[in-house]
Amino acid sequence: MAKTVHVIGAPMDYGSDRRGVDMGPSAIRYADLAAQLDAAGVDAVDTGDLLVPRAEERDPDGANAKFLDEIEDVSLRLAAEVADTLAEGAFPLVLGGDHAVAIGSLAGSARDAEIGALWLDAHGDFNTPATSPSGNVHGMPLAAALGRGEFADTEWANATGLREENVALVGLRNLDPSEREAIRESEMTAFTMSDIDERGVTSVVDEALDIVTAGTDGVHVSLDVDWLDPDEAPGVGTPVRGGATYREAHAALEAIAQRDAEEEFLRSLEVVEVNPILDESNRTADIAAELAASALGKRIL
Ligand code: B3U
Ligand code: MN
Ligand code: MN
Repeated sequence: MAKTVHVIGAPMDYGSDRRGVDMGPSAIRYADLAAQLDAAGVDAVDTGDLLVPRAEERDPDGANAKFLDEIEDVSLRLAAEVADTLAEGAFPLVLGGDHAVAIGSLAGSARDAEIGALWLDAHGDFNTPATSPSGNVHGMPLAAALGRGEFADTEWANATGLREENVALVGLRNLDPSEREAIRESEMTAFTMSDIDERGVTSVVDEALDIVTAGTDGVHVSLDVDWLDPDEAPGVGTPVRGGATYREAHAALEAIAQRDAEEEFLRSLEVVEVNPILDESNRTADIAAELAASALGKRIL
């Protein structure tokens, strides 16, 4: 039976310094996400966007974690939407928004299940308010979901059914010093771009999938489009050279879909950090829509 996919727009722009990522959901839809999902053979229902007050109307407050109250509000609503979607038997596809939306996606996906998380990103997103050099919460969602540092008592941000052992990061190439230490000391598994260079992306993703599926009920895949090389995906706030190529990215998401066809672990997916203001002719949104379809089973032949 075809999967029913609920597209959930989360136009949140509180987590980074460069405005524009709130237009990500529109740009991904404009890139004909609907046709891409159709080609993937899923039944897609667009549930629209969560209501997110404009950042300009709000006070960022704490320098260590900017807009945290606003992020709490959106995260609680997004988590409820994701959990309700799953309870209905549908599949949540969240469109960001900055990567802080993952706090809500993970909390919702992990509400009634033990889950693993596959994190495709140039960055570790494992800063805490104390270690963050920027105070930008899009650099903190994994730490928040796992209850690290100041997030230990932040119930709204903690993904109850997610354990570090079931988190795999793939494609890292930009870490802050204390974030790097925290990742090394954690129970998470991190694969850098060097691992992809040495072993090939499908081998790395396959091992990552072993980790995120081990003993879990399902997997959340979080795709930050800055995982790709900025030549492929220039529309991002914090580009880092040396990322995944167009083909590597498709190969990775196709590998996920291929294994999911047999093992049925894929529980939720998000595509985040598309910034149309910084993009060239919507190409980053085009890739985001294509990659979502690849993850959901679109095939060339
Ligand atoms: N690690 C840096 C930069 C960063 C993290 N995530 C993105 N950029 N997109 C920080 O601000 O935490
Ligand atoms: Mn990220
Ligand atoms: Mn990133």
